[in-house]
Amino acid sequence: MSNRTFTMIKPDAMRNGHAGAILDKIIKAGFRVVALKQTKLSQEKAGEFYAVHKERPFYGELTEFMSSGAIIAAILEKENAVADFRTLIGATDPSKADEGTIRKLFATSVGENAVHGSDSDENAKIEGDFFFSGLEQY
Ligand code: FUP
Repeated sequence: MSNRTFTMIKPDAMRNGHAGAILDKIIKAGFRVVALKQTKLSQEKAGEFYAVHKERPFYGELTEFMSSGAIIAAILEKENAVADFRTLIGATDPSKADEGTIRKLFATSVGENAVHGSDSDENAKIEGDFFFSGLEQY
C-alpha cells in the first residue's frame, strides 16, 4: 500500500470560496501534503485525466466543467490514504453523502461535487504523476 492519494479541489469549490476550508479539513483529518499547486486544466487535459469516462454520457459536461476555472491539485499522505480520503469526502452524489463529509458540506451536485479523490493506489500514483514531477513530490 502506498499510503498516498491524489485530490483536486474542483472549479465549483474554488469559485464558491471553499478551498481554504477544504484544505483545513483535509489537514485536520491527518493528511500530510506531499505536493500542492493551483492550476487550470484545458478541456483536452481534463479529457486525458478522465479518459476512463470517455464513453459515459456525462463526459463532455465533466471535461467542460473541470476546465471552467482554477483547481487545486494535491498529493496527500496518510496510512490507508485512498480509503480514508474517500470516507472524508463522501459519496459522489452530495445528496447521498454522509453528514460532515466534504461533499455534503461544500458540493452542489453530482457533476459539481467540490473534490476529487483517487479510487485506488494505482490510480493515485497515475493521477499524482499527471500533475507533479518526481522533484515536486516530497
Ligand atoms: P468519484 O470517484 O466519486 O469522483 O466518482 P466517479 O469516478 O464515478 O466520477 C467522476 C466524476 O464524474 C464525478 F466526480 C462527477 C462526474 N459524474 C457525473 O457528472 N455524473 C455521474 O453520474 C457520475 C459522475
